[in-house]
Formats: sequence, structure tokens, C-alpha cells
Amino acid sequence: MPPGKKKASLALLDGQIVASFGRRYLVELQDGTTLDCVTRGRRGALACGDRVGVARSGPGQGVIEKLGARDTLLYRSDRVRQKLIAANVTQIVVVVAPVPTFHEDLINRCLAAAEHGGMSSLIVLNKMDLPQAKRALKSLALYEQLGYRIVALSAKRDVSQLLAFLRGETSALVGQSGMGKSTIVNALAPEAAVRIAEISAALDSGRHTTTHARLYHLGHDTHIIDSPGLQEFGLHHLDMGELADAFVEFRPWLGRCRFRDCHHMSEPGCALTAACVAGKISERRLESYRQLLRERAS
Ligand SMILES: Nc1nc2c(ncn2[C@@H]2O[C@H](COP(=O)(O)OP(=O)(O)O)[C@@H](O)[C@H]2O)c(=O)[nH]1
Ligand SMILES: [Mg+2]
Ligand SMILES: [Zn+2]
Repeated sequence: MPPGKKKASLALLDGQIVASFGRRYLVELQDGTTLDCVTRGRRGALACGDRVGVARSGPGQGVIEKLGARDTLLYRSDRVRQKLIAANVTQIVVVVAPVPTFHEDLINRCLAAAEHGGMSSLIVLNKMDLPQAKRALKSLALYEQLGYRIVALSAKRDVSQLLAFLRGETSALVGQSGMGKSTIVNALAPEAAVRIAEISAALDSGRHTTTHARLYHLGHDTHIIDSPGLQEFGLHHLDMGELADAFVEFRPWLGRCRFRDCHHMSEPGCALTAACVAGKISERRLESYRQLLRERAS
């Protein structure tokens, strides 16, 4: 390696991407200051939460020269491309609310992404102040039976009970838009949220909606990522076996079908179909799995 090059890499500052705007990134350095950064050349996509090495390029500005190893990567994918949501997340928090109506299929996809990516998950039912909340909570009973933790709260009133679930984790809040993700984050980290919102607005040509993920610190080992509303959550990056395995309650039945390469669609002797008929697996969950499989075939 030429001596000049070595010197340059020694001068890199360690940082973490706390917000991303297309090809521009807000990188927080270890002293808490932030740099408005670009990447050099056409390197692969970076995500909020990524640990990076940055070279200062001007006042308040930098160039991302190095991408650190990722512990986890949360992303969705369709036939043509992958869309990164956040990196180094340890826990996914799926936020739902009684209004607007939430889609169970999206919850299933988020949970499957978490299972596949080695992240734990938690469901938050927000807007418990609304009259429709009780019914919504009942409809989540299925997830509790599956072993997922559910926290019911009203972000407008009190989010403190959520703290115990977040401590020590880097949590990504995901879900449809309008569920209250940003309200929860603002309630948890009001000062950080305002500060990042201001910097972001300046970098993001004044747009005020959450169009990109943002990371906030709730403590030295507790971080939370607000993400833009999801409408779609494709899981094309999971092969068939991985997809079935990402539905936790399917696991005991896998490998028990008549055909070794069973897709669990309409094959005879399918152990998952049988488990569903016997009431051991929810029809809605199996249908979510089948829908995901159909999507990749089309
Ligand atoms: N009634 C009620 N409304 C809420 C609550 N939390 C958030 N909202 C409202 O729901 C709407 C969407 O909230 P927002 O945080 O932007 O949702 P996001 O798209 O998931 O980030 C806003 O009008 C909030 O004021 C809550 O606990 N109760
Ligand atoms: Mg939001
Ligand atoms: Zn089968």
C-alpha cells in the first residue's frame, strides 16, 4: 500500500449514519457532532445505523470512505431491487394502531424479516385512547400466542412503559404510516428529535415528513430508529425454505410434508396444510406465507 493511502485511512473518523437522504448522509461522530456526508463513487447503498469511516472535506462536511461490518441489516426487496431500512438493528418494533386500519399481512412480513435477520421483535399497539382500541388489541391475541410481546399504549399520553423493552437495544420502529411511530419517538427523545429534525430539514431541502430513517439515542446503549411508513414489504431475498422458517410456528412442521420440496401451497400430504386444518396454525399466517411465495413466482 502506498504510504499516502495508509495515512488517509488513519485519518478517518469513526461515525454512525443517523439519517440518510438519497445519496447524502448525516453522520454522527464520537464527540456527538454531525457531518453532512456524501459517498465516494458509486458504492453500495448505506443505511441509517451503519458504522462508517469518514474523512472531513470541509466545515461540517465529510466523505464516507469506509463501511464497517454490519451486525444485522433490515431491508425489503421486490423482484428488481432491495431497499435498506436500517443497519445494526437488534430489535424490530412493529407499530400498529386501531385507526387507520392496520394490515395483519404487513405485521407478518415485518416479523418474518426480523426472524430471518436475527433481530428480536415486539408489537406496539398505539392509540389506546381511541374507542376502537380494545377490538384491535383482541385481534393481536394471535401474536401473543406465537410468543411475540405486545405493548399497548397511547403515545399522546405516556410512552414510559415502552422504555423497559427498549433498554440495551437498537430498535427500529416500522409499520404503515399514520400509526404513530414518529409520535412515539418524539415522546421518547424530544430534544434529540427536534435537533435531528432541524438538521435533517436543512439537508433534505426543507421536507418535513419522515421520508428517511433516523436514529436517536435514548442512552449510551439504547437507540431508536424512526422509519418512513411502509406500504409494501417484499421478502424476495428469502428463499423458500427461509421464508417458511421465518414463520416461527411453522418450524415444528417443516420437513414433515410428503414431498421434500413441498411449497406448502396445495400439494397433497402437506404438513403445514394439515396443521392449519387441525387448528394448530392460523389460516391468516399461512395465507401470508403463501402470498409471499406467490409474489416471487409472478
Ligand atoms: N389518538 C391518538 N392519536 C395519535 C397517537 N399517537 C399518534 N397519533 C396521531 O396519529 C397521526 C400519525 O402519527 P405519526 O407519528 O406521524 O405516525 P407515523 O406515520 O407512524 O410516524 C398523527 O396525527 C398523530 O397525532 C395516540 O396515541 N393517540
Ligand atoms: Mg413518521
Ligand atoms: Zn408442505
